Amino acid sequence: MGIQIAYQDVSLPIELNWGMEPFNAEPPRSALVSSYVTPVDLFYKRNHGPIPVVDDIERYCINITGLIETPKKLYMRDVSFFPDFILQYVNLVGFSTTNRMLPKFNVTAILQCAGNRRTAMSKTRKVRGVGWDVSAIGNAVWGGAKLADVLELVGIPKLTSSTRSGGKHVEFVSIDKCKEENGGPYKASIPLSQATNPEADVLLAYEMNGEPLNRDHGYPLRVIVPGVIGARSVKWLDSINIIAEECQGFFMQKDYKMFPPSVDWDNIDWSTRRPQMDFPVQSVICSLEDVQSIKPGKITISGYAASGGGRGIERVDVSIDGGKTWIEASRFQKTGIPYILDHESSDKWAWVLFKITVDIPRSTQIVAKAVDSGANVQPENVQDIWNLRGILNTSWHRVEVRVGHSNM
Ligand SMILES: Nc1nc2c(c(=O)[nH]1)N[C@H]1C(S)=C(S)[C@@H](COP(=O)(O)O)O[C@H]1N2
Ligand SMILES: [Mo]
Repeated sequence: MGIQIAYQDVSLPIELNWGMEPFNAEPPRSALVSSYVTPVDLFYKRNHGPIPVVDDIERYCINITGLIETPKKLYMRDVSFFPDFILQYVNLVGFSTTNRMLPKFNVTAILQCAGNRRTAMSKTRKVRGVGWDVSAIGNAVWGGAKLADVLELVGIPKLTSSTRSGGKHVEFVSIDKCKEENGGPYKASIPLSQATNPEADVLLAYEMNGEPLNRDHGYPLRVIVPGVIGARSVKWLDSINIIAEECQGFFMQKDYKMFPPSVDWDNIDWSTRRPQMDFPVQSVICSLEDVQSIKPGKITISGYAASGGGRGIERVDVSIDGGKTWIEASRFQKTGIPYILDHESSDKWAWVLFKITVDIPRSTQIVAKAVDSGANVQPENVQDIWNLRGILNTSWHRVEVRVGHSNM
C-alpha cells in the first residue's frame, strides 16, 4: 500500500506537547473554547505508535470480513462522495466506480481521550498514562459515510444485533503498529447493534471540519464513534471484522477499563471489568489557569461541558466559594441559536460551552460541575474515582484565583 512511517504530520501551534514518539499533544486550555468547532490545528493528537503515511490513495482499501456471507473490499471511491469531474477522470483512466453509493453525513461530535485530566488524578496517587491537562478533547464536524450504510453493502441490514453466522461485534483494525500490541495494529470494537443503528451516527470519516482528514487524525479514513471514549474511534482504518466476541486487543482488554480505588498494579485482574465505552458527564473551566492571578472585580468564566451516550447538558453550575454555593451558567453551542437540550437544533454528540460573569473581590476557589440529561452529576472529589490507569477524571473542576490589589 506504499505506507511509510513518520512521527508527525504538521508543525503545530499546540503548546503542550507530551511527547514526539508517539506524538501526543494538546492545546492550551484558553485556546480550546475560543470556538465551538475546534480548528484542526488545536485538536488534541493521541497516538500509540508512529503515524502511517498512505500515499497511494487509488489503491488504498479496507477489507470487510468475518462472520458475514459476502466479504468485500471497499475503496475510497466507494465510500466517499466524489465530485463529478473527478469521477469522469477516474472512469476515463479505466477504473469502474459506483458513484454516490453511500451518502455523506456531517456529524458534529467531540472526541475525548479517556485520560483527559489525568494529571490532576495523579496528584492523589500515582497513575500510569500520558499526563494530560484538560484539553485532551475537541469538537469537530466529521464528514463521512455511515457505518450502518457500509455494513448494508456486505448484507447486514440496519438494526441488526447478530448476523446469521453469529457476528455480534464490529472490530476496527488500523494500519499503524504499536508496542502494546507487540508490533501489531491498534484495534477496538463496538457492538453490531450500535454499528448498524443509523441513529448512533457511527461514521467512516474522511473529512474533519470540511477538509480531508490530515495524517495526524487518521487520513484517509477513520472511525468516529460518537458519545464513546476516543480510544474506540480507530484511525487509519485497514479492515473491519465482524466477530462473535468483543475485540481481544490490548486497548479493549488491558487498558481503558475503569477499576475501583482498591485495585492497584499488584492485585489487578483485567478480566473482571468491561472495556469502557460511554463517557460520563464532564465539565472544565478553560478561561482560568490553576492558579490564576486577577484584579478584584468582574470576570467571565467559560469552559466546556459534555456527556457520553448522546446525553445533553441539563445544567452547568459554577461556584465562586469553593463549592458552598452555586450559580447556573448560560449554555450555548452555535452562535445565535439557543441551546435547548434534546432539541433538533442542538448537536447531541457535541460539547456545550458555558459562560458566566461574576464578581471576585478576594482570593477564592472557583468550581464547575455539570448535570446531564440523565441527571448524572460529576463526583465531588477525585480521590473517590481514583483508578490506576487514571481514566475518566470527571471530578468537579477547581481553579484557584489569587486576587491582588496592587502592582498587577
Ligand atoms: N489507529 C489508531 N487509532 C487511534 C489511536 C491510535 O493510537 N491508533 N488512539 C486512540 C485514542 S486513545 C484517542 S483518544 C483518539 C485520538 O484521536 P485524535 O488523535 O484524532 O485526537 O484516537 C484513537 N484512535
Ligand atoms: Mo485516548
